[in-house]
Amino acid sequence: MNEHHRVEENYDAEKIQVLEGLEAVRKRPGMYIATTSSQGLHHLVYEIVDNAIDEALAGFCDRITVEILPGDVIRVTDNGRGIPTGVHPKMGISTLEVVFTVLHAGGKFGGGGYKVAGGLHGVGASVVNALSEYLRVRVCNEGKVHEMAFARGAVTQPMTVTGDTDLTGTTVEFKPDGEIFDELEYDYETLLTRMREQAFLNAGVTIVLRDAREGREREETLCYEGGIRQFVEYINRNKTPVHEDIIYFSAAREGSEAEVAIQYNDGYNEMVLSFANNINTPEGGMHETGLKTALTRAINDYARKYKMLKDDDKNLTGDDVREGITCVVSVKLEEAQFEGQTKTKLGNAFMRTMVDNMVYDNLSAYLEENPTVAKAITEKTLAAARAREAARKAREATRRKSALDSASMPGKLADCQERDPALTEIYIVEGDSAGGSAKNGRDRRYQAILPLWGKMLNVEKARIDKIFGNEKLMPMVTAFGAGIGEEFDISKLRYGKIILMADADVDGSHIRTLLLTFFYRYMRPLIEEGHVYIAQPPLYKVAPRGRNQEPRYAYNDRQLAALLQEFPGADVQRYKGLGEMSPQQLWETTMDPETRTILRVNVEDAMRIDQTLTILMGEKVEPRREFIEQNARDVVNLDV
Ligand code: TSJ
Repeated sequence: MNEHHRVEENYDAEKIQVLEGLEAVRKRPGMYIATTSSQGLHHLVYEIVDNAIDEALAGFCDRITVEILPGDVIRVTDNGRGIPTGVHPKMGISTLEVVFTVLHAGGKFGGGGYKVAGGLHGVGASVVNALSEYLRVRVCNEGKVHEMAFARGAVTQPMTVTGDTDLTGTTVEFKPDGEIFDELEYDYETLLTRMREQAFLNAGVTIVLRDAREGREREETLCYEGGIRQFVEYINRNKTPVHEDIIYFSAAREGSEAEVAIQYNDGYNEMVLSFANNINTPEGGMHETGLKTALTRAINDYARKYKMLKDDDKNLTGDDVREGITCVVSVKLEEAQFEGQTKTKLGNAFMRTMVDNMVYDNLSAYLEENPTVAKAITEKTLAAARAREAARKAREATRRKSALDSASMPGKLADCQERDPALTEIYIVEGDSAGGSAKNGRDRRYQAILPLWGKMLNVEKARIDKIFGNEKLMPMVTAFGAGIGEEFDISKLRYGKIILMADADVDGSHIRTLLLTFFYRYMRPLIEEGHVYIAQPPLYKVAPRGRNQEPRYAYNDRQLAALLQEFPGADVQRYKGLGEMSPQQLWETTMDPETRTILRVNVEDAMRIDQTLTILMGEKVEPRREFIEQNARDVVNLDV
């Protein structure tokens, strides 16, 4: 057997594997992307953009353009070296083809650069290709334009040279497959949040986001020379800082980098965002632990040295020194290990030491050199310690009466029979009538129902601390069983899934905003560890004419249009609220795990919601005015 023949045989074998591989992605997309909901749809874009960002990190690309084209087609373009088009030494086909047809090819093929893992990131362009109705790629390198096309992962046009060029770069255009995804419409704001985050994390890289869909044209150019410093500035933009200067440190050693930016504001919220290889790590991990211990130690040492803490005072706690902090920590490392419930916790132990040393040494020096800032921060943390002590005393005094400690569950809770939180879920339902339908429609073995509020709370007008101090939220806290704030203990959580079920209208949206902000501020691990979901009740019931025709349900206007095409002249009922549905209908459309869609809330969602609430309820007039002007349509609704 000659050499040439052997390569060909290998190639055939590889090729068969490749086809099986991508077929597997289509058969079980859930194994490769977290969901086939709207979230999964957006993840496709992140995956492609991540590849372009890797090229920027390698130092060969400084501009990435992301476009939403008519028909919700995505186009991503970079000005890098272009994906290599030569024959791949192991596979015997072009590297370009390998990238799009071999599972897990991402990052490995070029050598050099680091491979990143965690979530979808790094699973490669082949997954996006497998889940796209079509995908076209154009590579400019070595003086030529190369083009290639695929449909649902299979090659429809082999790599062809289509022209000459002096430029280099890669363009990928794809249309997500309607057979796979429940939802095909891209949300500009969701992409904008992610692209902005990536622009902050990769200082100097320009990311252009453009919406080219008819009637929705808009464009943003994101480029932050200041990197994560500007990220912190951005998060604090509607808050009042305690010190002007953004504290920033960085360190590099043996293929690893770490950087941190810090600014305190006069609020009480702790906002520590951590990233590893540009991937958000809401479960924290070694880099975050290193940061937190160093911060606590440096501030305690400073406060002791300058007698702001007296000899018999207790040390400031981690919560004290993080009250009002906004902090971004970003690390880059080879072979990052992601652990935890949602694989978003960094496990590499050396990172704890690296970040701890960097923060402790630099922050100690910074505090010595900047006494005004040091005093402002230390005063703030001492005030937090005093407030914590006062709150603890008050709590102890009322301990017996506290609903938190009461073993009895709230009267309105319709609990489930199962006790294992891995199997249970609780629906938080707006209003008593919807609560009634949910109670009768549920599977009582593992689904609990807690109705909240007979009537709507005016979120906009009430003060936020009043709402959170509000007795109305206490039954929910009791039902969850895990406490609140500093005392929150997720290991005591009584339900694995917390599902918010409110109407698809403005009041429902208020309730979701309020509850998510409450969880985000006082029970954040609930969101970080992925326990919080939003139920998706249908907006319409479509009753086809004719006997034996089951009613169909539409969850958005696109689905309604499709159903009306299928069943012309059908009766359409628009649901004004959950209360209009019978228990059976509510079960079938919204609560049955076999058929329902529930959206998991991630930290980015919650952060955005928290910001919205801060703007709407905060004391700063200017951001509120701007927000209202920019969102005029929504805010008209807010006054309903
Ligand atoms: F996702 C993707 F693969 F489809 C994709 C990759 C999408 C987009 C928009 C850009 C890219 C991409 C890949 N941009 N730049 C690159 N670079 C390489 O693949 C590359 C080029 C040269 C070399 C080399 O060693 O010479 C190595 C690599 C990895």
